[in-house]
Parts: sequence; structure tokens; C-alpha cells
Amino acid sequence: MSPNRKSKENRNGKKSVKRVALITGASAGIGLACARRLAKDGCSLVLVARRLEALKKLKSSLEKAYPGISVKVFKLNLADSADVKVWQKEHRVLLESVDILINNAGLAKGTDKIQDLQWSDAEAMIEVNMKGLLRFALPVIKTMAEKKSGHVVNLGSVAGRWVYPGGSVYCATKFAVRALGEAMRQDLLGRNVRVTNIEPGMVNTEFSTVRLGNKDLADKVYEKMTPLSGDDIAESISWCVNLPPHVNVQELVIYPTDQAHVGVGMVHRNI
Ligand code: 8X3
Repeated sequence: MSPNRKSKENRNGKKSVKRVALITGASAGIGLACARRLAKDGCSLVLVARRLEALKKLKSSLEKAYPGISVKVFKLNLADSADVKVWQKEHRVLLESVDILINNAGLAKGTDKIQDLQWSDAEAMIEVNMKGLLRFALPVIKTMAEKKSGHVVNLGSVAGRWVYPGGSVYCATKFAVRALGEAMRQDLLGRNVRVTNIEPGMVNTEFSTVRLGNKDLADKVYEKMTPLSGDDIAESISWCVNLPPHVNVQELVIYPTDQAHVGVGMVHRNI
């Protein structure tokens, strides 16, 4: 245990060690909400994303609100394998200090059916959601296994349990996230490392704007219904990582009340 980690009371009234959470895609949406929530829980943070300015703002607001924690921020694109390798080499000691890894960075591009699929969209999703997650997470998982402690939280999706028309490759990447998470949990048996897959339905973040390439179209996705927020998902992640160490939530499927399932016709709208 590193000597500068201070003891504090957790929500069960037991002494716990201040933990370090590393969050990818932390500049917006679910990643940003997780940063705020885990800072509130007393975690120090390592935040990575492509938008450094947004991360710097977040760092200063969190360090002001929670003076007991430290927040380190880094510009990194998980799709850039060479950059990720260099960054991992430069920050080996920091990576060894990570207790909670939240593999949040991911995206959807397009809603074309398979016969019309844009190859560039498919590649972008595979590159970040699968290859990016793995290339970033592997060294952290290795150190967790060695020190016999840690918690890996993967951001999957309901699209990783059920497919829908126009979602082929996005669904495939999220099925892969679920498979990888489950394999991690099995491989890490005996290493005291927890692995949790979080599988949200409709969450109102930049997700649909990125997917559809247009904010007006994205707003229509959430029209006259109440979607989940990034904070809703962050709250569930906080619950998972703050449970006693012998408890591992394998996966959580979280829909908004107004969504019954993936796909068209499964959303209740107040019209
Ligand atoms: C996003 C959920 O239903 O838009 O991961 O595919 S959905």
C-alpha cells in the first residue's frame, strides 16, 4: 500500500483506504459524471480524454470542491495505439496506483443497416470500443492482478445483450465488451480483482449527437420521454465500487422507465 494513502470511513462505517480511480472518456457524459461522483466518494482521480481543456476545468472544480483529493488529467486518444503505448510507459508508476479502472470511452457511429454500412464508421467503433479498451486496460489489469486488488468497471450497453436493426457493429462491439468483462472476471479469479459490466439503455449525453452527426436529430431521440442521465449511471457505478470487497456485481442492466427494450417501438413518449 502506498504510504500517502489516508484512511477514511466508508459508507458502512468501516475504515477504508483512499482509492485512486482512473476514468477514460472523462471529459463529458457518463465519464464526467463518474469523475464527479467518485470525487464525492473521496477517490483521487486520473482522468483521460481527447479534450484536455474540459478536463482541466473539471480538475480545478473538483479539487476546489473536494480539497482532500488529487486530480490528474491527460490528453489521450485511445484509438492512437502509438500514443497510448508511450503514455503507458511514461506513467507506469501512476498506473500501478490505480484501484478502480472505469473503461468508459466509447462511441456509436451511424445507424445504417449492414447492407449500407460505412466501413469508416465500423472501424471507428471497433478501434475505440474494443481495441482501445483493451490496449488501455491491459497494463492496469496486469498490475491489479499482481498486487491482488482492484476493480475494473466496463461500460457496456443494453446493445451488448440484444441487437437491433441499424446497430450491427455497435452491438457487436458491446457484445465484445461484455464477453471480455466476463472473461476478465474468470481469468482474475483468486486475484481479488472485481470486474463489473454496466449496461445502460438510453442515456442523454453526447452519444446520439456523435452517432447521428447532428444535435437536432439527437434531441429527437430523447423527445417527450425521460432518458437516463450520466449521473444515474455514475450513481450505480459508485454503488458497485463501494460495496464490501467480497461483493462483485457482475453486470447491471439499466433502462429508463420509459424504455422497455432496445429497438423501435419500445419507448414510451408523452404525446
Ligand atoms: C446505447 C444504448 O439503446 O442506444 O448504448 O443502443 S442504445
